[in-house]
Amino acid sequence: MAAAVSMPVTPVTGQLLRFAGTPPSEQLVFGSHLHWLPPRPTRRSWCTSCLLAFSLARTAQRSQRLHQLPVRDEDRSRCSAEVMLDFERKGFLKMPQILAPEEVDLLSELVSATCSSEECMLEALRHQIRVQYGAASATACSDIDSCRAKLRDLERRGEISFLQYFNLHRHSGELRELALSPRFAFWASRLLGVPRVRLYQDALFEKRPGDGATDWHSDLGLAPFDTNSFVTLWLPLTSISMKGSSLVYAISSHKDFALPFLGDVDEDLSGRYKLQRTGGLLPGDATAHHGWTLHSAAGIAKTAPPRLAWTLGFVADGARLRRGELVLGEDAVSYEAWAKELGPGARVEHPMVPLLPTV
Ligand SMILES: O=C(O)CCC(=O)C(=O)O
Repeated sequence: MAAAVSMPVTPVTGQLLRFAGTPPSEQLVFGSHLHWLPPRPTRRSWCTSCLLAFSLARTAQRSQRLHQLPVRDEDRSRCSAEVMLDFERKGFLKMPQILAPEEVDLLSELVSATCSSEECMLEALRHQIRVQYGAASATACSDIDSCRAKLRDLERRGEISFLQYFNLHRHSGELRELALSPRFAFWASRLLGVPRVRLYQDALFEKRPGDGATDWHSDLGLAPFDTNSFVTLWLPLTSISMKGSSLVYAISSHKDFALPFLGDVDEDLSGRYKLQRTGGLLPGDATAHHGWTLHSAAGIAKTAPPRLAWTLGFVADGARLRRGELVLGEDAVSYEAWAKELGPGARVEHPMVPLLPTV
C-alpha cells in the first residue's frame, strides 16, 4: 500500500557423526576437523566411547544447527536479480519467513534471556534518558527505579518511542553466534552487492503500550561511517497486523541525492515521497532497509500488547569511518569505544565490528 501522506521529518534522534542405528565408522568428523578412532575396542569400552562421542556430536550438532543459521536453498532462489533490483530501487524489502518457527523461538528465547538482566534493563533506560535529557542525566541515574521515575512524565505523554536494548550480542555468546549467521551474511551482502559485511550493531526495540511514534530517520545518519553500503534487517518478534506498528518506508528516499545537495533537510517533506507500510508481519518474517532509506513507525495504543523487534545493522567490509571529529550521536554506544581507537577516516577493522563469513 503506497500513499503520499504528510511527513514531518525530525532528526532522531562443524560434519557430524551420523549415528542413526549404525555403529560409527572409523572416521568421525566434527566440523572441519577429522578425528581418527583407534582400532575398535571391546564392546563395553566401545559403548563408552560411543556414548561420549554421541553426546559430543549431539552438542556440536545442536549448537551448529541452532545458533548458526545456514543459507538455505530457498534463500538463494528467493534472492533473485529481480528482488535485488527492487531493493536497489525502493530502498527496502519485505522478506517473509526468513526464519523457521523453531529459529524464531530460539531467537526470542535468547533475546528475552539477555535483555531481562538488570544490567541490560538499566542500560536501556539510561540510553533513553541520555536521548531525552543528555549524558549527565543518564550518568546520574544509578538504578532502575530512579531511571523509571525520570522517564515517567514523558511516558505518560507518549513522548517516548520505545526502549532500545543495544548490542545484546555483546552480552550473549549464543546470540552473537546467531547474529553472525551465514544466512544474515548472505542477505546483507547480496542486497548491498558487496563481497562481505561486518556486524555494526544489534538492538531490541520494545514499543510498549502507549509509546509514541518512531520519528523519521535514516540509519546511516546515526552511524559513524563514510559509506553508502549499509543495511538493516528488522525482525519482528511479535505479530504485527496490517495496520499495526510495522516500519513505514519513504520509497526510494535512499537515492534522493537532491535533498541533501540542494535542500534544507529540516524542511517539511510532506508529499515528497510515496510511503509504504510493511504491515502484516509474523515472527519469522523480516524487512530490510538501506542505510539511507527514511523510515518511521506509528505509536501503539495504551491497551495494545507490546511490539518487539530485533534489528541487525550491517556495513560493507572495507568501509571507513567519517573524517573529522567523532560525533557522539544517539547510537554512540554502538561505536564510541572502537571508533575512538581507530581514529577519523580509518578503515573499519575492529573485533567489536566482527566480519561475517563469505557466503
Ligand atoms: O522499531 C522501530 O520502531 C524503529 C526501528 C528502526 O528505526 C530501525 O530498525 O532502523
